[in-house]
Amino acid sequence: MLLFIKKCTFQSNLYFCKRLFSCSTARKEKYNNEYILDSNQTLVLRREDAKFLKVAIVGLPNNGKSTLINQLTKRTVCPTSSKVHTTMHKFETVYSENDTQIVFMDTPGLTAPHEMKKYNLAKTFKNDPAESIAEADVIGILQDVTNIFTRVKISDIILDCLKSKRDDASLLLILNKVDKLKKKVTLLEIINQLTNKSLLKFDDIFMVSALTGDGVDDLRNYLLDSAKINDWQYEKDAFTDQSLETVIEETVRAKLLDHLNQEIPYNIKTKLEHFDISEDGTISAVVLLKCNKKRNVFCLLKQKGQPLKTIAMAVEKELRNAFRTHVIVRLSVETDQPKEEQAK
Ligand SMILES: Nc1nc2c(ncn2[C@@H]2O[C@H](COP(=O)(O)OP(=O)(O)O)[C@@H](O)[C@H]2O)c(=O)[nH]1
Ligand SMILES: [Mg+2]
Repeated sequence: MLLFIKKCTFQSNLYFCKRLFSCSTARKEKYNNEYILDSNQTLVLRREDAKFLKVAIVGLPNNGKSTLINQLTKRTVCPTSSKVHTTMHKFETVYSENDTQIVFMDTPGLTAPHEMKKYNLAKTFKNDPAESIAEADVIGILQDVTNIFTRVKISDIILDCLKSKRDDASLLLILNKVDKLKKKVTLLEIINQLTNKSLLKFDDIFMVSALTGDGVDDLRNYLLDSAKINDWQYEKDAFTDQSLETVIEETVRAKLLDHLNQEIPYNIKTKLEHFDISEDGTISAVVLLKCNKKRNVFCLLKQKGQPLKTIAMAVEKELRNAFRTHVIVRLSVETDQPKEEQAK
């Protein structure tokens, strides 16, 4: 069933298009003294002694890596959901403040080989975290303090990936989801176990809630202070290395994971069908959801399409925060199941 298909059109608001596209992809050419907007939207002089830092956030699936990076960069660019394997490949997101630029590398959760087979995961799941660690000036190991099975041990998969760490890179222990912990003394016990039992030497320890933002300002300030004199990697108003198309498609995928039952969303493919920017900067997008099973279509369209509407609203909210402009999203559903199977 094909409900809606339209050719991809890019409209005429050239200034806005140029800004958005430079935001998403442009790596820096060469530029020195010039004025930039700081975090309070004030113009400040870009000095020649620009500082730069590359940060990799690694951890087990669902520990909150993407949520934390979104808080650190103040934009919901990285897809997040309550289910595992939301982040499918490496995402770089950029935060620039005054003379300092920080690039965060969001990675797929470190996953054991048997799980890669179970979820039919791409090779990127294994390679991307190790590549990010090799590139990073700072590596943040994110532990979920609510997971009683994993919180007191650094996973062997992480230890294995850390073999690619540069000698001069610093290592941070970041304890996440502290908002869910009733007894704060548990935090001290977790820190004791992690620092005494593990062979790793952490340069610093942070306790945060990526969800509420608690402790995140301290971590961001620490990273800003750690930046070294170096050229910026991205243009001043860039915020990710991903195309707008990818950010939109991955956000839809993440919200499908959030709102639908267990295995269904993993079988739905998302494709940006139509994209348009109006004079006032409003982004309109139509995203096609390709379902390989008719019952998945039913799950989306039941109750007069209520699930689809709820997902579209959640996507719009997230993308408004990512692009900092008004966003209208329409979702259309298609099944590629053969007609004879559909009739069953
Ligand atoms: N309560 C609580 N939930 C969090 C926190 N950080 C992340 N989460 C939730 O954990 C789930 C997984 O987050 P996500 O960032 O996608 O994890 P990732 O797989 O490590 O990237 C989502 O439902 C988040 O809302 C936190 O600090 N506190
Ligand atoms: Mg993620």
